Amino acid sequence: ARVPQALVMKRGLALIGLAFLWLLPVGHPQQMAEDACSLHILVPGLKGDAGEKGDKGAPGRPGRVGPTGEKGDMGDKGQKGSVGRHGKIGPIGSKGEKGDSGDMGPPGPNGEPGIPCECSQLRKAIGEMDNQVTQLTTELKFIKNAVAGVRETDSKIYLLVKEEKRYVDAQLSCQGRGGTLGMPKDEAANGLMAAYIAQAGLARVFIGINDLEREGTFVYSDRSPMQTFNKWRSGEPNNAYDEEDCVEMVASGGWNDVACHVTMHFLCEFDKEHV
Ligand SMILES: [Ca+2]
Ligand SMILES: [Ca+2]
Repeated sequence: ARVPQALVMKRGLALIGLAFLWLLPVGHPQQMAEDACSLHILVPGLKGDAGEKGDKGAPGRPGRVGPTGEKGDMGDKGQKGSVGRHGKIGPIGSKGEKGDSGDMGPPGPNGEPGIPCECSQLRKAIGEMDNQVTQLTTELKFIKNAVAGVRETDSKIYLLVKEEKRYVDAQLSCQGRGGTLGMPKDEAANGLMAAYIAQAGLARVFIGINDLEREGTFVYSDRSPMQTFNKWRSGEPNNAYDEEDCVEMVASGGWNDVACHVTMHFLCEFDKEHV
């Protein structure tokens, strides 16, 4: 390499300056130190004092991952966790058995008033049916009596009614059937009626004779006057207690005036022409 001539000259001058330094007397230490420092690059000096501690360096790079460690001992059991969320709804179960009946509840409120029915026609019909039932019942009794046995002559039919009635009601009952209370107007009729009563086992029955209109003047229930024929028992009619205006026939066929308000069986008679 080619060394520039100026640099060579500088080196030459430096070496000359160094030679002079050796020759200079000691007494200018300060000037010597400066000069010595400028010569350090060429000649190693004494080891200096330790420098101050430097600043902390930057962190180094992470090291490599170490090998897997051995399994450690089991730790203590942890605390119980909090309640988890509700799970999904499960499928519907089978139907259970029927439970016992509960106690009876309080009575409910009253219902609204009903619509008034127009029952007058119905009530009238029911009333008429009631009357028909009553009439049929009466007629049935009459038929039962008839089946039990009537007595008849060429012109009349006699019927013993085994219902206890007052004289007036007995007469009405016979009239309701188209007849009247029995009127014995001769020996034959009186005998037949007496036999009928006796065979029925009765002691006495009302017959169609009274003195209701005029005391002591007896007439038949058809208002026909008493003729010579009579069957008054001994001592009768006596109008006992001043109240005997009706007449009964006893089983022997005799007559006796009695009070009209007493009740007993009775004997009806019917004209065959009107039956
Ligand atoms: Ca009398
Ligand atoms: Ca009497």
